[in-house]
Amino acid sequence: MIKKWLRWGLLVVLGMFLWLSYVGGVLAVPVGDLLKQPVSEVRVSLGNRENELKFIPNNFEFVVGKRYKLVLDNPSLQKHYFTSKDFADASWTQKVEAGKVEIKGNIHELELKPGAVAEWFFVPVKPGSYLLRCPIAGHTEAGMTGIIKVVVDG
Ligand SMILES: [Cu+2]
Repeated sequence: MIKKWLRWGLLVVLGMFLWLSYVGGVLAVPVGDLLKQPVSEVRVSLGNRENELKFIPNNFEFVVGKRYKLVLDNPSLQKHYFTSKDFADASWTQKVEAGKVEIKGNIHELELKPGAVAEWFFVPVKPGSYLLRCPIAGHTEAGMTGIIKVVVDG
């Protein structure tokens, strides 16, 4: 039993090491240096007090290799998602902070209940143009969408 856990533990550590070296390789920057980078804060609201179905703003541009803190808040009276799976896959997530909880590791989407705030710390890895949307029934159709661009600096 203990042996099994040990083996899994080793696999997880090895996996994390490989992932970090992969990210470091793509960025040509050691991850340790990434964490020392100053963090740029960007804000986004999921809906508003008038309960309009939109992201504010709905257009983002991030630079590969820079570290960001995306502060998400939901000032509306209904829950919303911040879903951009391809963007999440094209980024290295350091952590998500919400209330007194800090979650490490990769994520695919965030759900914010009315009044919620969350902070997503990430480093974009792959340039591209990614679709953002709220997949709750009717919300994407009503225009709760956006574009996240990831560009290479210079
Ligand atoms: Cu929504």
